[in-house]
Amino acid sequence: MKVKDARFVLSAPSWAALPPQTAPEVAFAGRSNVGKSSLLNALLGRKQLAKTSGKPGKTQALNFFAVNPNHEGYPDLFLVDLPGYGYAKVSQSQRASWQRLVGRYVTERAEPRDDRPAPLRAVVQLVDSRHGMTKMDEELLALMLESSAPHLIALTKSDKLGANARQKAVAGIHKHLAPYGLELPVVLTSSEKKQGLHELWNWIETVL
Ligand SMILES: Nc1nc2c(ncn2[C@@H]2O[C@H](COP(=O)(O)OP(=O)(O)OP(=O)(O)O)[C@@H](O)[C@H]2O)c(=O)[nH]1
Ligand SMILES: [Mg+2]
Repeated sequence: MKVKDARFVLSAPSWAALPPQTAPEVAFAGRSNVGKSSLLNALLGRKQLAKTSGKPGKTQALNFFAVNPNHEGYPDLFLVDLPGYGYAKVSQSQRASWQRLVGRYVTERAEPRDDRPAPLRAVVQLVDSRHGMTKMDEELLALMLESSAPHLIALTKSDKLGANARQKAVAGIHKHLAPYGLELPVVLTSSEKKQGLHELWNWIETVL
């Protein structure tokens, strides 16, 4: 997709605050600090449209970004930055309520309603290429697989690995998923070095 324009639309801290379903949505999920906001910015070709931070927990709501909004504000697509999973420095109840919100978002928005197609078309789950699937990533995967939307794993920060380690990281994910009978696409990305962005866009366009 050619990104001619991208805009931050709104930040939804609750179900009621979600925007009306006006365009397809692609959601980005992952542990806190895994690089969600950075990947979104890289995909949109914008530096700080989604706020990034060295400190985990920066994104605390579902943030909607419109791709190529027309003059009435209707975009081709929304990219949705989901709150970081498993951020330690918030209360248990706050964490539980995020998980409920994200879980509900990825399931309910992936179902067609009132003769309209489902807005949520795809879920990109980010995993740090240096660490592979951790226990927390597995928990999040289970939550994301509740969604009927197609799923892709994006390995982040691949610039921090050498060529061999990068290939090992990809193989590691496939190996990890095999026992579950899961064959998800896995893409190596680096927001820093702008790697994997074409591949990711191609996949997004195919599932749209
Ligand atoms: N080297 C490198 N660093 C990256 C890359 N992507 C993100 N980072 C760094 O990782 C840190 C976290 O990035 P964010 O994009 O804010 O992570 P996030 O997943 O949005 O974090 P939360 O909003 O807390 O859930 C920042 O310091 C980024 O600069 C990358 O591709 N390469
Ligand atoms: Mg973020």
